[in-house]
Amino acid sequence: MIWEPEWEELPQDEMETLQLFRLKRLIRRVYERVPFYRGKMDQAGVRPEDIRSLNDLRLLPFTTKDDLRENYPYGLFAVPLPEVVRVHSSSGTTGKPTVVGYTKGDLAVWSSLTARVLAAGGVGREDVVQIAFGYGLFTGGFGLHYGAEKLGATVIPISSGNTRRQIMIMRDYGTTALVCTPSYALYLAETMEEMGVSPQELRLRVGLFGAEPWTDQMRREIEVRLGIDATDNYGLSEVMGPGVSGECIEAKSGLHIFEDHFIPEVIDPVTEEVLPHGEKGELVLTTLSKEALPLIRYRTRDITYLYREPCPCGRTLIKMAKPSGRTDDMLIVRGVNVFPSQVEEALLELEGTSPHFQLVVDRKGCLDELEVWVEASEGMFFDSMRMQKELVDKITERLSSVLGIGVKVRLVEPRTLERTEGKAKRVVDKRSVS
Ligand code: DLL
Repeated sequence: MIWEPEWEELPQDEMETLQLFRLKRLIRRVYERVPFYRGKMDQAGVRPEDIRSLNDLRLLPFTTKDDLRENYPYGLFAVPLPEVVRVHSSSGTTGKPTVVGYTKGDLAVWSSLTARVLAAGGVGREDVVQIAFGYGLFTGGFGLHYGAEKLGATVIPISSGNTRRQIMIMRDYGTTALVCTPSYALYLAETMEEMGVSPQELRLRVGLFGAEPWTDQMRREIEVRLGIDATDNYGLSEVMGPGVSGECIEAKSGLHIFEDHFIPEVIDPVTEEVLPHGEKGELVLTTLSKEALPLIRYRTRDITYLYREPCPCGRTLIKMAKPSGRTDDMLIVRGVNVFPSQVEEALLELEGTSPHFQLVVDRKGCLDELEVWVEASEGMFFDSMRMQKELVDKITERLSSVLGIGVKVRLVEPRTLERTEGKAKRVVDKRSVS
């Protein structure tokens, strides 16, 4: 189902007209109201009236996470605090957190956009939606909650954690749609198996997963183990939270970006040059309708590419490829770029391993060493030493060829790597600690 066909099916030329109108309005607004943006535009020698076409967006300076941090907590807000009715915050695992604000109008738009995401992923008013994202400062729980209510679905706001209870509730309340991170979905599948609950005992039909990168291989694994159709959805707290883009269940290939509210660009993260569609780089987003915290050319650090293609679902919206990682997730090991998603993809193609893994980088002397910890599957772990050694050799060979550097593989017992109820931690970089 398409939740807002009048926007999601808008012909491209009409969409561009709308975007330009909103962009001009946005730039005038931030120039008048946010000293930070006025300062940056003055410095770059750009005035609001210089924005005459969508291409003129390129004249404007980028905004970064550091800009948000330096203006912590409310410095970039474009409305007085009494107009802000909600705040959320990013986790702040690295440095100061960033605070985001929403006016009543922002919340209304946000729920429409998460309703679009849910509808695209196959959810309707007859569904029972279990939201296993954290509720709180994290945007996942509340963001998708209001969208699901707007759709008219029955919402179970269970939040994250207490995995066995999640499964009991899923079974007893007749959950048909699961909303959480893909790694938590896998953890739920594993716990179900432990509890002897089979997917046939559940009414689960679809899963909408996001908030962290996951590969198509991982999608297939989750779909088989939970007996569902799984779609991806993307967002980030600074820009809004979930509701920036989402996959449709018809195609399950690429995430439709809600272009009436966001202008996407992809840039080369080093030269900052805007790249043509189809080329991979860093996603940059401009918010077109946000009132409390508008962002101009926000550098997301997420790696993807943009493309337009006719989609069987009927949406005309541009698509972004499944984000493959973050520029700051990328490990540089002996000069070679390594992404956790490459490891995930390779492991899921090999038999005898599970999709639970961690990359551990350390520096021995002056040489970086990459160790990949991989959980053996149950069956494999109890096999003979010889079989295990063969598996380690096979993984080592595959990873070394995929990554282009030598790696050391450590096979660990099933269920020993830490499970997460939120975002999985794929990388332990011991080099930065020393
Ligand atoms: O994770 C918002 C969200 C909640 C999105 C629930 C989808 C569902 P943050 O905690 O600010 O917000 O983290 C944002 O998570 O910049 C990406 O690096 C990553 N991310 C989010 N969705 C995806 C996805 C929420 N579908 C950061 N694929 C983003 C890959 C994702 N990475």
